[in-house]
Amino acid sequence: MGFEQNIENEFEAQKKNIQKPNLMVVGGTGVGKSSLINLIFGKDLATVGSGKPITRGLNRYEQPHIPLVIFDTEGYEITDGQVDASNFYQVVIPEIKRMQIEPLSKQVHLVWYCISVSNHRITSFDLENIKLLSQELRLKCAVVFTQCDNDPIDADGKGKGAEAFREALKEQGLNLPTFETCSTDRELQLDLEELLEWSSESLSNEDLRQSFIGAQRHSIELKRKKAYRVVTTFSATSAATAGANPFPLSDSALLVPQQIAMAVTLSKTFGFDSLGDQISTLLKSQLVSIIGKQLAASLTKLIPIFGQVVNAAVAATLTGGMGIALIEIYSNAYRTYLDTGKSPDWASLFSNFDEAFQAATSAWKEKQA
Ligand SMILES: Nc1nc2c(ncn2[C@@H]2O[C@H](COP(=O)(O)OP(=O)(O)OP(=O)(O)O)[C@@H](O)[C@H]2O)c(=O)[nH]1
Ligand SMILES: [Mg+2]
Repeated sequence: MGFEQNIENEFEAQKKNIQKPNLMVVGGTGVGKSSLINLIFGKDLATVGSGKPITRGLNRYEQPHIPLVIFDTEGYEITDGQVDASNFYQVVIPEIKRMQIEPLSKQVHLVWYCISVSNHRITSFDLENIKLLSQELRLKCAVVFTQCDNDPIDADGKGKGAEAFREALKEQGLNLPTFETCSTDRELQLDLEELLEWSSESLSNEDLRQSFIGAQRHSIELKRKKAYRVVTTFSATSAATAGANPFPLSDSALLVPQQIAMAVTLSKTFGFDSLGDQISTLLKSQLVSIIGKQLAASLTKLIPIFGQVVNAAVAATLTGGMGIALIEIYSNAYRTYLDTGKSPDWASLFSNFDEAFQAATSAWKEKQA
């Protein structure tokens, strides 16, 4: 069967449906906006290539393979206690207002309002801006405390400066989610994971959430969590297919279209596409190989476990087992990429697919028993 073409088609189809979240990062000059963007989305997005100035003071960053658009404001300056906010009111706010009357795909979906904890105080200007963005313009807005590595911590392990900022926000009736971050020390996680989780969950539809999780390069854990949900969904679809009409294990190719869609969706969840053409081309050829040859071989070995008939439970297990095995391989591949910056060695990663698949299906079956 032409798995190769099927997989290629599925990649193409899913690419066409991609929706890119629009993330606007707002804050004063030097608070660490660009550093945060680079830490989370990789340097390729913001520094390499085209940061298109929309007008002075607002840059739009987009790369063809990365499913996210960033609007990086140039920041306002505070000199001698005076705020120079001309950029904010003359450029940033009008641009947001202009975008808000466009279709959903062109609106601002999320705002990260950045305030540096090392500035020691939150200005009334910041408070007004946050009010304007979150209440008047009704944008989904997180307050991100930056440069928190310099913030002394209290008995509960929370930053003292951040805590004072939170109080100031509350006093103004601004009950927005806040996150403590640091962009210069990878070991210092603080609330980064929570910021990413909040951001993906705040997006208004599944396609946008999927894109956000694929685009962020910081949290493998978030990718894995999302991936498990993807697998559960496809596993249920397979169960429904077989439940309506059980078929012999030798016809398990009937599940292949769903498994291909799942494998491609998972690769989107991990964001392999954004790591470069070579990585996804090599991944595709491995998928062709497992779905074609290896899967057939593994299935024969599964007969003693499952018997000859694919009913709902067996179908759920076959697709679920394949999904779990893929999550493990994809996670390892992604870790390798983050650690070394090099393309994962797909052939060697996939050489264990057979065992991983059988272990996952057996585990799944036991769970159901
Ligand atoms: N200690 C510490 N320094 C940081 C952190 N994040 C950024 N910096 C430093 O702060 C300086 C400004 O960072 P940028 O990321 O350029 O700040 P920005 O908000 O993009 O600044 P503009 O583009 O000028 O508005 C740089 O020297 C960074 O290295 C952090 O988490 N901790
Ligand atoms: Mg910057």
